[in-house]
Amino acid sequence: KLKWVALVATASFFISGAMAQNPIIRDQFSADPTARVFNGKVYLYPSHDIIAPVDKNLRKDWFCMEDYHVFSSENLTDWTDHGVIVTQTKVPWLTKANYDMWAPDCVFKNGKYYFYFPVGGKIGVATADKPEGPYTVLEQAVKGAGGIDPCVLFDKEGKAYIFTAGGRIRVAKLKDNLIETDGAAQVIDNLPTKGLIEGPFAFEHNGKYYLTYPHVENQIERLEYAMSDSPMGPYKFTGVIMDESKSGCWTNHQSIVQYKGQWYLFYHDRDYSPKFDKNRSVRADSLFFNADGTIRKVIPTLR
Ligand code: FUB
Repeated sequence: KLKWVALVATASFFISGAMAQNPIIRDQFSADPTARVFNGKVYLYPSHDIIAPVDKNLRKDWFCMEDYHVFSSENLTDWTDHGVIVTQTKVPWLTKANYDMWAPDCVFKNGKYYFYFPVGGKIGVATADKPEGPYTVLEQAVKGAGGIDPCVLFDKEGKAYIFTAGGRIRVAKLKDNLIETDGAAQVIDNLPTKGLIEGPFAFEHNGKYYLTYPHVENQIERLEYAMSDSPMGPYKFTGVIMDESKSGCWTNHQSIVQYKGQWYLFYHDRDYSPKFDKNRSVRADSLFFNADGTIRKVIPTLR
């Protein structure tokens, strides 16, 4: 009888696990999710963690990423995987397979989708007519921008800015072609100078600009944000969006999007890889603003 009880308990755990909200991508590792709303759907552009191939002489204890998938959903529960949109072997200017295709972004302008991805210390761009592709990688990386984790923001007048990271967070105006900076990148001041190394995501809401970023003080990143009246700052630290993960996942990485009237935070943890935090999984949770425009802290939904 005891065996039967254990069997039923195990089965119901997996059934409820299968119905769980988080993680939202369940058949592969995924991280650094940038969610964008295009044509009435949410499109998710994460990075794609894999286990380092044994024959490539790569670090076993580090991030390993060779391509990007795009996913879409109309209800944030059922996600369609549109497959690989960009892979390191098809980047014309990349001289070597680095397996470092980190956090990407995608935006829409003048009938084209621009997919930005960091690899080999540069920011590549691929364009497509549809958000799910097919994408063509441009012959050149973005001129004037380097580093990792690009995020492109349009201001209220439609001017584009590119945020990147690499030690500090930087921002530069983009020319109308979206593939060259318009002036030099500037370091964003007034933010912590230690432990703020990656993952900027900026957006506009009710006339204010929000710059969100992971910040690590004690080994694990927590998600914070700063606000400004202008995309290039000055920004003022405003608060914490999500505390450090209790799972011990060192990184976190966020995007914030409004869909069908509700705001959401997309982020990641190591749900399917409890012993190795470089194989991560994307999650999503509702996010709420206070009346004064500040963001209420998001508590992760676990199952
Ligand atoms: O995924 C690799 C790196 O880890 C990203 O670029 C960072 O934001 C962090 O999540």
